[in-house]
This record gives sequence, C-alpha cells and structure tokens, in this order.
Amino acid sequence: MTEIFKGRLAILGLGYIGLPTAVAIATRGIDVTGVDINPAIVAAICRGEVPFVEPDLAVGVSGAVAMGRLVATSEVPEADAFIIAVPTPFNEDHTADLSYVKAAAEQIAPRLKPGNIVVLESTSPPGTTEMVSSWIAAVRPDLKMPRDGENGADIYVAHCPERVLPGRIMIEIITNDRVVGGLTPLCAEKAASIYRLFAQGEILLTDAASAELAKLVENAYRDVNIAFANELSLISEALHIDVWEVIRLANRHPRVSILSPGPGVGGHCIPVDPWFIVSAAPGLAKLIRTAREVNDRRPHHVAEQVVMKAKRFHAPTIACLGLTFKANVDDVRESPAIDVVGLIARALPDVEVLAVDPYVEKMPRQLAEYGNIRLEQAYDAVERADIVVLLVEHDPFRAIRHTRLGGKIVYDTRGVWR
Ligand code: SAJ
Repeated sequence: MTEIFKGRLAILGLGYIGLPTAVAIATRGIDVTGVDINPAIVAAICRGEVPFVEPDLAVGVSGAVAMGRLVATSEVPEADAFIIAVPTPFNEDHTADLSYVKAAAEQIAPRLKPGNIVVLESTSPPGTTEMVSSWIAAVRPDLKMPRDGENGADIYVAHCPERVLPGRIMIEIITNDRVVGGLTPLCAEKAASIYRLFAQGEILLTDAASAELAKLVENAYRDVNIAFANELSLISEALHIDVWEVIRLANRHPRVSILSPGPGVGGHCIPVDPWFIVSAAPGLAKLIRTAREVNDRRPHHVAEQVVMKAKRFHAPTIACLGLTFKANVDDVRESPAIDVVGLIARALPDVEVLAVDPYVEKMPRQLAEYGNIRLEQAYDAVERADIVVLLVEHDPFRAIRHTRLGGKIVYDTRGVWR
C-alpha cells in the first residue's frame, strides 16, 4: 500500500521544523494551515515573511502564501491531518516538559473526526505518542483511539521525528530518510502517506516507541562523539599536543570518524535529547550522562583558559568571535559561545569584552546584564584586541587573514586558523 495523502492539513508550531514542513507540504498542492500561539509569528507568515534566518525558507514561505496554499492563524482549524511540531524543552531535573505537546493535543481533540491522522514530530521521550493518544481520548471519549494489537480505530496516531540540520533544513527535509512509528501498523502507514508527498528519502515504518528512542539515540550518539573529542582536547592540551592534528590523523583510519572539539554543545536538540534517555533509564545511561556533563563543562574550561591568558596583561581587550550556537545560523538560544562570553565578562569585570557576530544585531538577552560587553564589528574588534577568541566558525571568520592576528594571543576553539 503506498497511499499518498490528500486533504487539508494543519501544523501546530511554526518554528524551525513546523514552518519548513508546512512549506514542503503546501508546495505539493496541499492546503496547509499553520497554527502558532505567538501572534507576531502568525502576522509575519501572513505577510509571507519568515521570522528567523534559514537558507531558502523565505522564498518557500512567500511562494506558498502567495499561492494561497499556506495560511497562518492562532486557532486550530478542522483538517484531515494534524502535525504537532511544538517545543519539548526540559525541566530543571532534566525530565521532558511536555506541556506544549499536551496543550497541542488538547487543542486538536475538539476538531477531530473519524479518519483523521495526528502526527507528533516534536522530539519526545519514549511513550509520548501513546500519551498524545490518551490526552485526546480524555477530551473525546466518543472516539475510538488506536490500541496495539487491535484493528480499527477512528484516529491514526504516529510519531515522525524530524532530523533536519539547521542551516540545511530545506534540503534535508526533502532528502533525509524518515522514520514513521505508529501506535499500530495502520497508524504508521497513514502517517507515511503525508511524508510521501515530499520526502525523497526512504520512509521507514516502525512502532511509535522505537521511533521516539531512535531519534533520541541519533542526537545522543553525536553528543557522545563530541564529548570524546572534547576530552581529547583536554588531554592534548595537558600533553602539549595539537588535538586537531591528532584527530585529523586518527580520522584517516577507515573506521574512525571523530567529531570536532569546541566551546561546548548548543542548540535545542543535542544538549536536550540525551537527558530524555537518561531520565527514561537513569541507572543505565551512564556514558550518555557523562558525555552531557563533559560537554556542559566546556564553556567553563574555555572561559578559564581565556581568563588565565588575560592575567598576563594590565588592561587587556578581549575580542570574542561568534555568539550563535553554531556556524552560519542566527540562533543564539542554548549557545555555549554566549556562556563563554558571559563567564569571561563576569570573571574580569574591569576588562572590555568585544562580542562579534555577523548574524547577531542586538545584544543577546543573556548578556544584557554585563556592563563590560560591547557588540562590535569583526574588523574593529580584531584590530583593537589583545586576545582574540574564536568561538563560532562562521565563514567570514574563517576568512580573516593570519596577518591581522599577528602579535595577539589567539585562542581558536574551533581549530579553523591552524
Ligand atoms: N558541535 C561540536 N563539534 C562538532 C559538531 C558540532 O562542538 O563536531 C557543536 C555545534 O557547534 C553546536 C552543537 O554541537 O553547538 C550542535 O550542532 P550540530 O550541528 O551537531 O546539530 P544541531 O543541533 O544543529 O542539529 C542536530 C542534528 N542531529 C544530528 O546530526 C544527529 C540534526 O540532524 C537534528 O535534526 C537536530 O539536532 C534536531 O532537531 O534534533
């Protein structure tokens, strides 16, 4: 059976995943309603604009809105399929905060009719898709929700985790393989009919819990690999060996592929998702927990190194290049670079810290409390600085000429100026 979805579709959450997915589906001739609780986001999309930077997304949104295929609103409409793409942050104790997912399920519930499909795309701990089904059941006891081992249900519920890389979302949303896990095999098949509209990668059908854990495992795998690289960086530093050279050589082995050390792991996925595994199996997920701790400690280590270097000067100027959570994006949430800049500014209150980022126009909220941080253009900051700290490998920073760094202390946490 290779059914392809026809009908109307609603997507709840118009962020980095919901909006690109809405565009991918709308441009395949499906009427899509995007729903968001933030009126500014709804208004921007209605004007055909994108509220954040992501290559090729702006042209997709303006095209889909102009064609009348994509509309945005704050009310959940009636539809044939609903995709939930809201955030799943974590609580203080590292358990998942499912309040947005629950609210979305409860908003969808009153609109549901027999035959409708509900897909959870938000990254979630094992068991969440099952919970979505029970939250809906609590509002709509009249509907027969899917139950494993039973045929026949009014509503099809599945999990299809997103796997796109910020900065390459519009490409990867089409080309990546997709995992679709249903509460029953028929649920998976129904949900897959939506992704067949636009996905060129393979669609892999499974059960909901396996899909949930597979997604978390992908990001935990990357986190552990980066933690390994960060630990190698500490070891190499102590042994006065260049970690980048060591990794470059080791990676020439046909079965070794070590990621890169850096000032820490940011974004909303990799530093979050491993904790969902840890909280699902606290006594067992030891390596995964340690990797998290190693990576969370990185910004402190980098800041301590900079402070030590600064002590050699009377009143040094420190330029920190990069504020976003990774290269060539404008996203500063969960950014280790911001943590490093804040830690330096706090440890050296009398020192001027120049923060530089071509993607950041105003002082990020997290740094606003410090009186000794200034946003500066790259050229001026590098010119004035005694110490230059590279925190994010944005393309314009890679292009800075070595001659401009002459006579300065350079701390390149990304290994791009070697
Ligand atoms: N980082 C390093 N060293 C590296 C690679 C990355 O320190 O060698 C840092 C980055 O600077 C950044 C953080 O890790 O701070 C995360 O960046 P990333 O590019 O690895 O990942 P994200 O968060 O942009 O996207 C990840 C992706 N997951 C995987 O590659 C397994 C993406 O495919 C997922 O869709 C996304 O998480 C998500 O939404 O879960």
